[in-house]
Amino acid sequence: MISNLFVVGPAGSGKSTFTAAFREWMLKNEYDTVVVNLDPGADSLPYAPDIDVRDLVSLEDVMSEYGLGPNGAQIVAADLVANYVEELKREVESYESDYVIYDTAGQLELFAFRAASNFLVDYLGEERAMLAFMFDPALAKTPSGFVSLLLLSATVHFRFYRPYINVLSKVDLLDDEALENIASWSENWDKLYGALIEDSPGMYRELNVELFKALESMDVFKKLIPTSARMLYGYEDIYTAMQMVFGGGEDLEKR
Ligand SMILES: Nc1nc2c(ncn2[C@@H]2O[C@H](COP(=O)(O)OP(=O)(O)O)[C@@H](O)[C@H]2O)c(=O)[nH]1
Ligand SMILES: [Mg+2]
Repeated sequence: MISNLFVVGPAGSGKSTFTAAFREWMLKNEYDTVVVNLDPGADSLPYAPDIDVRDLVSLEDVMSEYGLGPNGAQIVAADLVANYVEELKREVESYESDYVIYDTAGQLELFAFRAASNFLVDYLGEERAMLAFMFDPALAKTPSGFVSLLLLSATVHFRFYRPYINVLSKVDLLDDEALENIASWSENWDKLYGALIEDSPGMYRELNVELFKALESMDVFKKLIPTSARMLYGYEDIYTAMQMVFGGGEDLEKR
């Protein structure tokens, strides 16, 4: 049975670098792992993908064929990927590997907000698919940025209804105090609530209180898993989280 991890998050949050580092950690620990680049618009990647959607859908071809600029072509290309799912799946299966990591399009919306992606996740991931949502520390280090990312991660969850983990990337860029703050917000919602209220301008305070209540009732709070590709740190925890999900620790049914 193949376990499939789809790496998602805003542009620049560290998806591709995470993919590269996690694969390195997996291979070092002798877990057979295949990496798939699902981003037809990727310029350069920090890893050599085993399977590369750019071999099937070329951004340049889409631009000339449809008379589009790079932005429009990215959207069309993201949708066109769905036409090649059977081929992609055959390629993935030919590796007979236990784990597959999918690096998704640079821009979150090209993956999270296109109908084609639901099809991709369902077809490629079948019943063993989960998402890893990247929190960029540049945003996660302020209470409002942290809450924005929580909302975005919850939105992605509502698009796919798959088990997911929230990952803090690039922790080597954070000083001890910032890292402690983020860790405490992710483990103790009262602390996040306090920090958010303290940080909000008066007129927004009440709004944020209501927002927070909604978040609580949506049950979106999850402990962040800190990682650093630069230090190859945190990937054992990612692996453990995957085991929790795929080993029956969490319900795999869509929910
Ligand atoms: N210091 C540091 N930089 C990182 C790390 N992960 C990613 N980056 C940098 O963040 C930028 C965006 O990373 P990338 O993986 O391309 O993001 P993507 O758009 O989400 O795929 C690049 O300049 C990376 O080198 C990390 O763990 N530590
Ligand atoms: Mg990328």
